[in-house]
This record gives sequence, structure tokens and C-alpha cells, in this order.
Amino acid sequence: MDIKVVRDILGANDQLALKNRRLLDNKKVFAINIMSSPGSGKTSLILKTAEKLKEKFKIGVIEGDIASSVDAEKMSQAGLRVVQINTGGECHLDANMVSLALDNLELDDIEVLFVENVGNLVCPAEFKLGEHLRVMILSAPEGEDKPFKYPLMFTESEAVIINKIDLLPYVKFDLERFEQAVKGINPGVRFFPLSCYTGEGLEEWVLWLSSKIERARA
Ligand SMILES: Nc1nc2c(ncn2[C@@H]2O[C@H](COP(=O)(O)OP(=O)(O)OP(=O)(O)O)[C@@H](O)[C@H]2O)c(=O)[nH]1
Ligand SMILES: [Mg+2]
Ligand SMILES: [Zn+2]
Repeated sequence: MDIKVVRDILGANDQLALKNRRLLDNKKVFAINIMSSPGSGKTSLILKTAEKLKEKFKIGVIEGDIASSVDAEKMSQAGLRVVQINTGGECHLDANMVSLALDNLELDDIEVLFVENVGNLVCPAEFKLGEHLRVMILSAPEGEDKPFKYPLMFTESEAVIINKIDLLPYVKFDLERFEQAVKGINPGVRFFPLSCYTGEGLEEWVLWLSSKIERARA
């Protein structure tokens, strides 16, 4: 019985995700779902990426948090259009929450939409939102064993960002072993080791993302 309930919820979520996707496509908005544990660098990455992309594209952000609008305030201060979703305890975003957020965004004025998911390495990967691209971040201090312990997010993401590489001299994190572990469960994945703090590696990520957005919009 329990399993059936879960399946029904996810079935209903998929329907709504499809509806979100149609709306986004209709408005020519490219949406990116950014997922990670708390504190890996979702907000930092969105801010740094938007700084580089805003010459080319009009950018919007949906902020998902259990409580507060701390991250949304940072986006707003950076001049980005932003809507905050407070999940009220839920540890992930679902398609219904994103649908409500989309109703509150001026989509005619947005070309690229970043969705910052709730900080959580587990269930955000289970819920489609209607996004075009799923990206996850793992920061070096979290450890290279995470693909074995939390495989779903690693298999569900098209790109894996390894953030905080400025800390590599201080933490035990074997980049090569990490990449091999992820490739073992998701062979086609792209890796972007970078530091939102020093800016190292950001250029390559932004170039890849830009070309993906341009291809989708063409
Ligand atoms: N050393 C270092 N610190 C970083 C880097 N990127 C982010 N941080 C710091 O890590 C902390 C968390 O970064 P956020 O961008 O807020 O992380 P987040 O994933 O949005 O966090 P939640 O929204 O709470 O899940 C902040 O103190 C950042 O300044 C980096 O590349 N290097
Ligand atoms: Mg954040
Ligand atoms: Zn959850």
C-alpha cells in the first residue's frame, strides 16, 4: 500500500512537471535545477554564473528553502528577478511548488531560469520540476564517497560541479577517484571542478552552459 501511494504522488508530480515544461518552452525560458547538500555552493554558483551570463540572457531565479528568504535577498541585491518558495518543512521542491512560483514570475522577461532546490542530497533528485537541465554540486569537503552513498542525484544529473577546489590542499578528496565513481553510475556525465571563491574553473562551466542554452533556444 505504501509503495502505491508514493507512486501516485510521483505520477501526479510528473504530470505537473510536464505542464511546467510546456509553459517554459512556450515562453522560451531555459530552466536549470541546481541540487546539492546544504552549503555546497548553490547560491554562490548561481550568483557567479549569472554575473557572467547576464550580458547575454535575461535571468530569473526560483529560490527553494524550508524557511527564510536569505538566499532570495542575495539574488535580489544582485539585480536578479527572484521568487522565494518556502516549503514549510518539505525537504525538496516539487512541480506544484514550481508551478506556483512560475505564476509569480514575469516569464516574458526571463530567458534563463535557475531553480535553487532545497539543500538535500537525497529526495530533490526524485522530483521532476519541468526543468531542461539538472546539475548537482558536490563540494570537496563533503568527501569523495558520496556517489556510493547517495547515487540517485549523481545518476540524475547531466553535470556534476565539484565546488570549493580552493580547499583541496586542506581536505582529503581524490578528484580522480571521485570522477571514476560517478562515471561508474553515470557514464555520460560532465564534470566541472571549480571554485566560486577564487573563480578558478568557472569559465569552462559557463561556456558549456551557454552553448547548451543557445542550442536549446535555436
Ligand atoms: N572556500 C570556499 N567557500 C565557498 C565556495 N563556494 C561557496 N563557499 C562558501 O560556502 C558557504 C555556503 O555557500 P552557499 O552558496 O550559501 O551554499 P548553498 O548550497 O546555497 O547553501 P544552502 O542554500 O544553505 O543549501 C558560504 O559560506 C560560501 O561563502 C568556494 O568555492 N570555496
Ligand atoms: Mg543557498
Ligand atoms: Zn524531501
